[in-house]
Amino acid sequence: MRRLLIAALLSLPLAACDREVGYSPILNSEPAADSVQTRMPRTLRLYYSALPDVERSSLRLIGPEGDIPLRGLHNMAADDLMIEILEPLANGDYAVHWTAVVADDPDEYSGVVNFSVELGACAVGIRESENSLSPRPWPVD
Ligand SMILES: [Cu+2]
Repeated sequence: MRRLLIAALLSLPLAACDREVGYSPILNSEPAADSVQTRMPRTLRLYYSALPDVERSSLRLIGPEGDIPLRGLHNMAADDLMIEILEPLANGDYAVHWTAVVADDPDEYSGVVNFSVELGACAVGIRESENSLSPRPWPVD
């Protein structure tokens, strides 16, 4: 009898949380989880199983030097969250920390998507010339 009671008590928390254990509404992301980006990412986009509530959701991008400024969290064209990255990303490891409330689900979910940036010398060169404010010298033949 006592043994049964203990077993019942032990199983209670598990039973109560059964549906929630390991569940997350996130389906996919751009950049993809654990990907290596060889082109500069300009936006973050996370896909969910239902429409995220922008007002109750948030994204942070943390890189080697800390927080990267982001702007304009919105739903794009799917059950997604999208935001603009305001700074060029240096090579290194990045983590997207997300919090989302989706559709009628009362729970707040959160997670982390990791990716890394590895731009070659060529891509870095293009980026610098794009950002350069000085006029390009006129070609002289
Ligand atoms: Cu968008």
